[in-house]
Amino acid sequence: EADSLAFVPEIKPGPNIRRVGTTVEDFEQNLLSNLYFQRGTTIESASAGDAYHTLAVTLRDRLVDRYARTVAAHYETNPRFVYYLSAEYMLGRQLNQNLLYTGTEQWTREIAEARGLSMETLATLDVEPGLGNGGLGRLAACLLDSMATLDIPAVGYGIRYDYGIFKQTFQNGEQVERPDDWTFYGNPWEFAAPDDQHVVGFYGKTESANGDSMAGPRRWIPSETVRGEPSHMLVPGYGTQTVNIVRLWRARASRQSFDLARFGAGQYGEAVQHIALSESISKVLYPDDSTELGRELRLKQQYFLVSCSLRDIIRRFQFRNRDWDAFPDKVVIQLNDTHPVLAIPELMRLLVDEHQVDWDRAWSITQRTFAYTCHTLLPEALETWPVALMERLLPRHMEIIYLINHVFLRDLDMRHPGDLRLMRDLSLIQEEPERRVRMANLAVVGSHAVNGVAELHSRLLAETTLRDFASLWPEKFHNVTNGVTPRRFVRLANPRLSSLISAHLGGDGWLTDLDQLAGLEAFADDNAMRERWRDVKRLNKVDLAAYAARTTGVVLDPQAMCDVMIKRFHEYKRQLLKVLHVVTLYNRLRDDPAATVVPRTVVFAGKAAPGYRAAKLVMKLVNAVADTVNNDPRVAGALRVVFLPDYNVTRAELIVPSADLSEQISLAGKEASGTGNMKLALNGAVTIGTLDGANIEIRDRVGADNFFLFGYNAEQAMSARRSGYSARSFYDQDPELRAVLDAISGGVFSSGDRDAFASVVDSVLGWDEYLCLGDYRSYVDCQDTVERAWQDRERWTSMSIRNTARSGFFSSDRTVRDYCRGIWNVEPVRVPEE
Ligand code: 4GP
Repeated sequence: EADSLAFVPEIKPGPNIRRVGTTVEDFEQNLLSNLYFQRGTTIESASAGDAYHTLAVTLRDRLVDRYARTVAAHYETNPRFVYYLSAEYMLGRQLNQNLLYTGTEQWTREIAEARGLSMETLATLDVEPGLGNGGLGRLAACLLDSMATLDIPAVGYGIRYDYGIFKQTFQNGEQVERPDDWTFYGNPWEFAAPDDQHVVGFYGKTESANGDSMAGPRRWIPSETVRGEPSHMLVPGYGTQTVNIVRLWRARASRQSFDLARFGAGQYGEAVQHIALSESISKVLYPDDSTELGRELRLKQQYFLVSCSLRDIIRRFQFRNRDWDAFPDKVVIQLNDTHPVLAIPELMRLLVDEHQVDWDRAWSITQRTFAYTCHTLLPEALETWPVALMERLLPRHMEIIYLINHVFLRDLDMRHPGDLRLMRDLSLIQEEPERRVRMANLAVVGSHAVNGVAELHSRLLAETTLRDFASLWPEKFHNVTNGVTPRRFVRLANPRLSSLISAHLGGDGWLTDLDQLAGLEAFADDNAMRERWRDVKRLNKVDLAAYAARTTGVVLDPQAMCDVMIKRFHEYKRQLLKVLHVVTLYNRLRDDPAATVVPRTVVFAGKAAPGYRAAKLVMKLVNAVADTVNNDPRVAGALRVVFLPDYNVTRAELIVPSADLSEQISLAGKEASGTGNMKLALNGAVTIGTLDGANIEIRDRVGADNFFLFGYNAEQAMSARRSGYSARSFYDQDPELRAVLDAISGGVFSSGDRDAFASVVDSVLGWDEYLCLGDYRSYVDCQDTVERAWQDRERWTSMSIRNTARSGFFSSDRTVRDYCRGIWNVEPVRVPEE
């Protein structure tokens, strides 16, 4: 089968045909015409779905106009491009974003409301593409937004999973995962590009093409192939003409796969079996990897993404360039964590085997092209793959990895003769207990830059996780502190606060220059401002309360302090520590209903990996505690706990604006950065947190007076463990803690069932991997300080304003500028208006 039908640019430069006009009448005309021609219906008979779909494609049309000009400008200038490779993108809903970015919000409201359609109805029809799991997926989406906004030529590559991250519901307090068929009603935001398909090979054998050298060229004869079909979604910049794309690959079986004879014989399942198998590659995000087959499928996904994307990058390079040595001048490929690291041997294979570039030259091109971002410190989170599986699935890549390793270890031996320990630790292959390929090592060896995502993280990477590499190549190691897009997480999520900010700063220039928020500092102690600031929070909390009542039946008090812990469930993030605090408050109230406590609403949200039993049990405990607390009349009015199911970008946009207190309580040294902490601080929540990840940088900027700090720092946490940490001693010495754990194990939250949470309590009293008990006293005391601070309303509001005013640094625009300067070396390209 032909590899690709398309050898021409998607859009050729030349005069643009403007389809869309500039007035509200033009816009309305475009809507009516799309309704008629695209949906085949008229305004009289349109359904809400027709209206939504039509609005979406009409907005998309406006962006296409800019996209065409962007492509033309890029074609003309032939700039260096950033290609961002990521297994995950948490894009969030597109409708409100694209209304804002095309400046058609007001028009749409008028047109829709005149016809009795509310914007809220339209918004609920807009399905969030949940093509990611957590932090690194949302970071990818924030970086795409900022790259477009800063006019950086960029393409994001990913997989178009049929089923994104599961939908979370609860049964008896336990997480139940349901499939997320996000495109059930179609996805109006994307363009299919079937002409740009690539064929991807798997398995098979290799043979020499020219001599016997592994350094090639060699021929790989795959025994299985699948087609990768791209579609793209537009990624508009805010306040600029640039529209970039994110290109997502979907697996398709070859055209001969349908077995007509079997179908004719009534074997309907067997007839489509081959199609189903091929297409399973892009079926679900992170398929269960508890079986051999599941692991193989994940590795197939990784290679599928990489193979399609590299072929596409090369195709794009060749529009305007011929000389391979120019490749690193025109292409920088950013690897978002280790999932796309196979791109390194794949580029070597393409250059050496398919384009006859000799090995050394290809290696120099490859190293200069790639850069790698690491998002973790947990050694167990650094991916490795069994050599046996790699040899079977990707035989040529395994040869290439061996050869890269051979040359690398030879050079290493020259620099550090006879240092076997070093060789063993840095080798791309782990020998014991099973031979495995270390993807992080491959990433570091094959890239010119490696970065962590917050200052502490980058330092700890260089001192611990990647220590030997950092001493070998100190110049490769960088820090780029994460950021978040203020367009989505302030302007769209919190329109009330945005108006208030713009009113005080004399415009909305802060949306693209977030340091301008510093101008709010002048109003931090201003009574009128504080009054309005509190009004915004209160109204946001009313909205949240309405949502919580509708979806969970729990009634929240908008006057209460809104204390939020929203993030993936993971033991290191310590949702358990938060539960221990909630139970502490509950016990105090039960013992003395008149105890003066600050009324509090504790909001939890987050998903746990389906196979992560310990995290799921903590989640069940949260639900059990919520149930008990919310049904106990003795604490009514003082304490409420709600777990909002199915946390995603949309839900974050609802919760973040109403938060007063932001829980960032991971064990120091475990959270790479966190980005929820930034979203919350920007929206005026005050943080209670440890010295972990980006919390440190947040505290440095907002000031120690506007941040509630507790707990071990990273060094103390490590040395506590080294010096014989005993969780039980805290239990023995602290009666309040003892009462909390006894209540949990005694069945207070499980209708007397003492077994329900026994393993949670046993594990925390035993090893307590994340030092929950060691940090308990300091955390609870710090929460008491929070309550005293809350009682001084004016002072609290000033703290809240200062959190916003001083968080401008955490814009992902700054993050992208840091990447541009420190790693990518790319220049913006302005796209002309006409
Ligand atoms: C996350 C980190 O856990 C989080 O601290 C960081 O803010 C985020 O990446 C973006 O850099 N890591 C993941 C992961 O999402 O899957 O390792």
